[in-house]
Amino acid sequence: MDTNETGTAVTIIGLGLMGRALAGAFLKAGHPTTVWNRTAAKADELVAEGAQSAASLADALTASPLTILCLTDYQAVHELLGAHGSGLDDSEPDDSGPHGPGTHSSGPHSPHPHSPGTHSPGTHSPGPAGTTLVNLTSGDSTQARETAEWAGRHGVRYLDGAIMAVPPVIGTAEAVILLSGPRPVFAAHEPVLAALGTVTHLGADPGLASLYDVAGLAMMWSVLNAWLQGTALLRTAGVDAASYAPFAQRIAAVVATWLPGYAAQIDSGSFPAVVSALETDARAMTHLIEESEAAGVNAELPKLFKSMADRAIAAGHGGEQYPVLIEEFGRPAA
Ligand code: FVH
Repeated sequence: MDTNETGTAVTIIGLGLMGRALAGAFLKAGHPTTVWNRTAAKADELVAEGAQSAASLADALTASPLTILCLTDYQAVHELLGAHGSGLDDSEPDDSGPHGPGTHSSGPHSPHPHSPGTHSPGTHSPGPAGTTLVNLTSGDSTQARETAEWAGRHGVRYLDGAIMAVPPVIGTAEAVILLSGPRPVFAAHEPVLAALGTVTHLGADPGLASLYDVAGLAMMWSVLNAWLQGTALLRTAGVDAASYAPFAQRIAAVVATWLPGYAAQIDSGSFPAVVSALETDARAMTHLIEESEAAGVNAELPKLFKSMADRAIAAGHGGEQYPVLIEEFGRPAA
């Protein structure tokens, strides 16, 4: 492991679109950067920019005090790190595998085919127990927690993460990087990770980064779908999307200001109708459904809103405020 006066050494494993952006940001910030990718040629440009190319996965895992993984999915992570010779071989100290007992995995000893131009994971490694793994691969909270347990069994410090940004903004404040896992591990590496963007530690539960990631996506798709519903309606009256967009933007911004107050209602479990009762919202939902149907526009989304509101009203919550719907969201669909 080395460091030099310009920065702490870091390793990136996985040089897809995102991994290359991460490595580029570390290089730009002056961190000695080691890279490894299954398809070796993807390292070439980074090497030309000053990165070191590790000869094997085992070399990559022992090159730096901090190793970032950014692969397609957790199956790829487990295939790679379970590979014999990575130093994370699950035959020692136990053999339950990164997925945990009874779950499907290609297995730590599955031979992984290496076609010409692909890197071998390598074979004789002392293991990566001296590095901290930060896994920025997208996945769910169960995968994150299982991978954290697996790392713990092998004496590897581990943070799980989620990237809420596209490759071109990596290295700027716009790039939101969410991390969860032991705070001392985060604190030890925060100054280096800050080269990637706005880095936030969410808590000790390694599943939190994945949960925040999908919660953020729920917000994004809900806002976009609501905007598309309105856009489709207005287009039937000759209003183009560009004309409606600024109005929709103002509505979204105003609604966003309601969230802290509504969150306080949810957390206290009390939903007094301060500005509007749910049954008033439900009547307006009927207008949206009727307008959509009359205009020949898809009404599935407003019907979904209405069916959830109707269930809450039937359960006696019609006189309470909108966030009382948390009770409908908090359980599986009937
Ligand atoms: N790109 C983006 O905008 C999004 C933004 C939000 C977060 N994601 C997540 O980042 C992960 C990587 O995404 P990516 O865009 O870099 O993906 P690719 O360009 O397809 O690169 C995939 C890399 O994974 C390697 N890989 C896949 N399977 C294996 C395996 N079994 N063993 C070893 N490496 C594997 C692949 O290697 P190669 O095909 O080049 O040999 C690439 O390095 C992802 O979780 C996004 O959801 C990005």
